[in-house]
Amino acid sequence: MTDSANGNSSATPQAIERLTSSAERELEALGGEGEKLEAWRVKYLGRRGALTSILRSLGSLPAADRRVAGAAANRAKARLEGLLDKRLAASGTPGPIGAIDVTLPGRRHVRGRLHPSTQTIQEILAAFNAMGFQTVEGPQVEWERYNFDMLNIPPDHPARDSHDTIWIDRSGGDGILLRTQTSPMQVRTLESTTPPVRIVVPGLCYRFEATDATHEWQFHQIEGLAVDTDITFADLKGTLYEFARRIFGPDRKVRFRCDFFPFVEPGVEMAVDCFKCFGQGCRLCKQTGYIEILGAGMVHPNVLRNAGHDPERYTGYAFGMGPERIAMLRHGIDDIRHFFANDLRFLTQF
Ligand code: 2NL
Repeated sequence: MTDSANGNSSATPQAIERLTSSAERELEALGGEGEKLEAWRVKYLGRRGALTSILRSLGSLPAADRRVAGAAANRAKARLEGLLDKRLAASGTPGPIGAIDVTLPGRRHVRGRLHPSTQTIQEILAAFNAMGFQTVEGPQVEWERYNFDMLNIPPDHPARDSHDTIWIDRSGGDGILLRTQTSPMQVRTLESTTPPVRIVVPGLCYRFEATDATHEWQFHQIEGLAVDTDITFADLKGTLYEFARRIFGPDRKVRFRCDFFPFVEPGVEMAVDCFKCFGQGCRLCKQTGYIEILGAGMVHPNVLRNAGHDPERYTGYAFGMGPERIAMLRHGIDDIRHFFANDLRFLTQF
C-alpha cells in the first residue's frame, strides 16, 4: 500500500471500494465493546488510519484522477463513520465519538461581571447624565500645567506636596505626571468650550502614597463641573442633594460644611445622614450620624480665568468623589485594597 513513483496505487476508486468492504466486514464481525469499536475507528478513520492516509495522498494524483478518487474516498469516509455511529449508539457505550452520555451533568458556564468599581461608576454617571451632565474622559498621563497650575495650585503651593505626585518627567519646563485627580480633563474641557459646560469625568488617578485600609496609590475619581452665566451655590446644593438621594435612597438628608480646596471658593464637604442607623449613631458613621461622601465648591475665579473665561460673566460649581469609597460605604467593604487585589473571592460578591 505504499506510494509508487508517480502516485499512490491505493488511491483508486477500486482500491477504496475494496478497503471499505473489508472495513465493513470487520465491523460487522466485532462485538459491541467500546474498546474494539475504538480500535476499528483508529485503524480506518484515525489520524493515521487507512482511509485517512488515502485522503491525504490525493494531493499527489493528477487532477482528473484526484477528482474521481476524492469523491470515492469522501463517500467511503461518510459511510464508515455512519456505520460506526450506529454501532456505538446500539452498544449503549458512550464512545469517544458519536454517542453522547446524556446522564452527565452539564458544564457550568461562568458568567463574567463588571468590577465593583465600574458598577459604582456607571451608577453615579447615570445619576448625573439624567440631570444633563455629559460624560468626558481624558488621559492618565498629564501635563503638570493641567494637573496643578491651571487649577490655581502654583509651583510652591503646599497642596502639591499633599498630592504625592507620581512623576514621569520633571526635567522640562512643564512636567509630565500621572494625574492625581481627574480635574485636568475638566480644565481641558473648560479651555476648549464656550459655556454652558456640564460634565462628569470618571477615571483612574494615582498618588505616591503608602497604602492602608483607606488609601491606595491607584484609585478612581469622579469629578463634575457646571459653568454658565448665573450659576449659584443653590444650584450646587440642589444638584448634589438630588444625586445623594438617587444613590443613597430617597429619604436621605444632606449636610454641607466648610472645607478647603485650592480650585474652589468657597469649598464644602457634603455628608448624608447615615443610611445604616438613620442618624442615630453607629460604627459606620463613627457615632456622628453623618457620612462624608464628596467635596465641592464654587469654581475659583482664577480657574475660570486660566481657562480663558471671564469670571465676571461666568460662574460655576465643581465636585469630586471617590467611587471606591462610595462602594465601600454602600456594601460595607472595610479595605480599599480589595478593589485592586483582583481576588475573585472578593470580586464575585458583586
Ligand atoms: C474630593 C474633592 C473636588 C473639585 C474637586 C474642580 C475642578 C475644576 C474646578 C474646580 Cl476644573 N474644582 N474639582 C472641586 C472641589 C472638590 O474634589 O474630595 N475629591 C475626592
